[in-house]
Amino acid sequence: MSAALFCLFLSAVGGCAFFVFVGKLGKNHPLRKDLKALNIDLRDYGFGERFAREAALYEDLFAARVSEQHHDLYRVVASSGEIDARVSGRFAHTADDETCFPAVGDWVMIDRLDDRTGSAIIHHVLPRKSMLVRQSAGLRSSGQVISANIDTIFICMSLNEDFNVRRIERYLAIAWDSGATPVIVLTKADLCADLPYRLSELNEVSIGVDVITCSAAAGTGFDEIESHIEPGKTIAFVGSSGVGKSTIINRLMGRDVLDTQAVREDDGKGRHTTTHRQLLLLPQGGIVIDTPGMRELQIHSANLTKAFEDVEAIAAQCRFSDCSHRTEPGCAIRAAIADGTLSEERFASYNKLQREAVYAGLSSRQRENEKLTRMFGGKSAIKQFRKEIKTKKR
Ligand SMILES: Nc1nc2c(ncn2[C@@H]2O[C@H](COP(=O)(O)OP(=O)(O)O)[C@@H](O)[C@H]2O)c(=O)[nH]1
Ligand SMILES: [Mg+2]
Ligand SMILES: [Zn+2]
Repeated sequence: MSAALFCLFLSAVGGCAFFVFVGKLGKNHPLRKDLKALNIDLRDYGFGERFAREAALYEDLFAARVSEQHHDLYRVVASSGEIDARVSGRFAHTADDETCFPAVGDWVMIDRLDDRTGSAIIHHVLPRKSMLVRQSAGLRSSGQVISANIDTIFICMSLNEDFNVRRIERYLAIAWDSGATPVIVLTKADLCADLPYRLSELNEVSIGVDVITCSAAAGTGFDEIESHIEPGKTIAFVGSSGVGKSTIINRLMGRDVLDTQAVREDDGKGRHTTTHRQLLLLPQGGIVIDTPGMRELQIHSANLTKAFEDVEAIAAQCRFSDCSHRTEPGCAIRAAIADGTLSEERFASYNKLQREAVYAGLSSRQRENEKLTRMFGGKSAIKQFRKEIKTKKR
């Protein structure tokens, strides 16, 4: 057989095998177009069924997860590896506001799997299942997304002087609003003289939330943290600077990937940590997102209904539905405070957070949904829109 004929034979066999494989995956399977470079399993990075279904709607594009952001330059994990990416001009022009832009943790649709001839172009951000939004400058600011698609948020607070129930309350309201499930992690248990007292203080605010006590110094609590982590799920640690977030992440990673800091008197401003990867794959499965924004979270929007279920349940008993809980007769809140069922402090912080939440009554999730509807007019319209883009490209 001549060499040319042999090559033809080989390619026919190869073509056949390729065809069979594609056939098995189904026409719209998201991996179908990634067949050329299957060295990263995106499912390890959290590419679950829901995102796969969304991604399948864009036939000529590839799914990738944002692993780092430096202004308008992104690093994304694609099936071919980690590559540079930027949003398309069209994307930038049609974006409603800052929150539309990709953030670390986002699943995006890119035009290539190789950045040797230039950054990949991001055409779409897949609908988020959760997002943490930070207040950004400007009065009517939409806020800035500091991370997206987190399943579990570990709210860290140290058990030393830093311990503050009101701060936990605030973090919980933000976490619930983000769409992720919060877990409270009390750190530095070795520095706490009266753990039972601290835990009892926490009882009132931590309804329906798991509370883990841990100490990196004593090596306790890590099994419990790990029990909340599973392959394909994304986690993040929030909390003040110095509470021990990086220490926990290093421990989970099994090596020192993040710098840890000595506790200092200041609030952490001006302290510069060396840049590091913002999306980490845990050896036991699971993904950690650690962006600079995870340090202090200011209230941008909060889910008070979820974080203050007890308060709202009591308020529902007030005689007047618009009760201001000040002087009205039949006020259940005042009664609950009087008989000790509700603490004055918890009610005060409920009021305070309500005033602070920038968009009264609108949580960030609601806003995200409204934006989608506004932009596309619902799911069927989104499909139509994608079809149009495809025809335009041809
Ligand atoms: N005593 C004690 N110190 C801890 C513990 N965990 C962390 N630290 C220390 O607290 C400091 C801040 O920790 P780090 O992980 O950098 O906090 P981060 O700013 O939240 O990332 C470091 O000096 C750690 O060694 C703990 O469980 N017990
Ligand atoms: Mg740190
Ligand atoms: Zn009332």
